[in-house]
Amino acid sequence: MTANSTAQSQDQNSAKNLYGHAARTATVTRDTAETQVTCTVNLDGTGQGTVDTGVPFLDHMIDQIKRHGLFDLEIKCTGDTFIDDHHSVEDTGITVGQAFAKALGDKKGIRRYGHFYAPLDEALTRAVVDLSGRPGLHMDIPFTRSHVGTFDVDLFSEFFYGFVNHSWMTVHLDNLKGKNSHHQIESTFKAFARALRMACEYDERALNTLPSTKEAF
Ligand SMILES: [Mn+2]
Repeated sequence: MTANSTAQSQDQNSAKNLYGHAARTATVTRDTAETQVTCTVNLDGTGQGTVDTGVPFLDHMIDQIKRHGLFDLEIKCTGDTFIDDHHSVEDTGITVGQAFAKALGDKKGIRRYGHFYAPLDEALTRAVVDLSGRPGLHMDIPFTRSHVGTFDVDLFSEFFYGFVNHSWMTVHLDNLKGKNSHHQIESTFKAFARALRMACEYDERALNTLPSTKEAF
């Protein structure tokens, strides 16, 4: 996406999405001494956009969120990968989380909860999402290897902690079966994508209500 089209997508806040609701888009830029990250999200997208974090395996995983969550995501991270991938992975998670929180706005009319089981060959992962307003990540992924190619599986949780802590959602990720760590991770991202899509989607019978008896998040 060019600089022009980024600006255009920010302007869409007054525009309508495919369903006639106000478009839910946001752009967040986060600049630190370690990384510079920009993320534009459209919650009512069709899975378009370019993800370039400087960490190819992370790009491959965020592409799962984009494609299976049907979120449009434009992400660019320039980070200190000459040290290692840690800062880029964590800060991309933080920035994407902030963009989701901003795009979700007051959360009126959404389903709030989402869940999905995703298989990938021998691997099977369950993801459960609650857009609760309270950050919480509960993961049980018994990795069978420490690395996938050059990607350190420790970084997997850094992405999700960043995302969850900055979007104030509760997420449970349980890898129930799996022998190949690439499959364990990819089935987790696919399950998360579908669960997040379900949680973010509008509930047509409750468009004017907040999905909380507290009437607040
Ligand atoms: Mn793969």
